[in-house]
Order: sequence, then C-alpha cells, then structure tokens
Amino acid sequence: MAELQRTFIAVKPDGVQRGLIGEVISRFERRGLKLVGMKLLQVTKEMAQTHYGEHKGKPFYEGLVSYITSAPVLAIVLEGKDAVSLARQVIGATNPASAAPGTIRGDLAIEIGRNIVHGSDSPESAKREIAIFFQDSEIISWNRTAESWIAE
Ligand code: D4T
Repeated sequence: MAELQRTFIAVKPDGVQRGLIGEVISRFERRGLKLVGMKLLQVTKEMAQTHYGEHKGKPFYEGLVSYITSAPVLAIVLEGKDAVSLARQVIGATNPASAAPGTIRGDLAIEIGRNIVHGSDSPESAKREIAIFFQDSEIISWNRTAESWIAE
C-alpha cells in the first residue's frame, strides 16, 4: 500500500536563472503530486551547509555550497502517495549526462554541477530538509477536488 508522503524539492539557482521554474513545477503538477508549500528565497551559507552536511569534506562540497547560495532558489513541498520516489523519478539521475530522456535533468541539463533541481532521497531526508526551509505554518494542508481522478 502506497504511503502518503511529503518531499522537499528545490529549483536550484541555474533553474531559476534559466527561467525554468514554470517548466519544473508543471512537470510535478502534471504527474499528480500536490503542492503544499512554496517560496522563493536566498539560501544562506548556514542553510546550505546544513542541507548538504552529508557531503562535507567531499571535493565538490565548497563548489556546491557557493552554487546553491549564488542566486535565489525556489523551495517546494509536494505531497502524494510515494511522493519521495515519484518526485525522484520525475527529476531523473543526479548526473544529467546519464539521466533518462523525459526526466527534468535528462531533458534540460547536461552537467552534475548544474542539475537544476533537488529532490529528497528518503522520507527521513524530506522531514529534515523541509524543516530547514519551512515553518510548519507555511505548509498548507488542502483538499484537492480532483484527488479521486488522480489516485483511488
Ligand atoms: P540533490 O541533492 O541535488 O538532489 O542531488 P542528488 O540527491 O540527486 O545527489 P547527491 O545528494 O548525491 O548530490 C548532491 C548534489 O551535489 C552535486 N554533486 C554531486 C556534484 O556536483 N558532484 C558530484 O560528484 C556529486 C556526487 C549534485 C547534487
């Protein structure tokens, strides 16, 4: 039985600068994931270091932190059955060079350091990441009238 989950998505600075916000949101919307939180923000160095804590010490870490803080990011929370893995599927492989066509990265990006979008890799990561970017009051639980046409 599929589990109702929330996942954290970010349109990274390259996606925002390239005017791809609408394109990215529309792919998740069309798939059937429900938008329950969204805001444009400038990520601080502290937030970036917390968010990417697991990569500290890796060769790409410093570049990653400066990239994610270099321009605004669109932070999004999506909800749905198996939302975490569904959103990862919509996003595609971390390295756009091997991401499948039809995925965001496979259609719109070519390099791992400019891969447009982030998506949580587990329900636990989602909880941790949502808490970095959102207050509880900024997440909206709402009834989608089309729900029964999307999921049984
Ligand atoms: P994010 O977190 O951005 O959705 O990416 P993934 O979950 O798909 O991948 P990740 O955590 O392994 O990597 C985080 C982030 O680091 C960049 N990166 C990663 C990089 O620039 N060079 C690398 O070699 C790796 C492994 C890309 C995504």
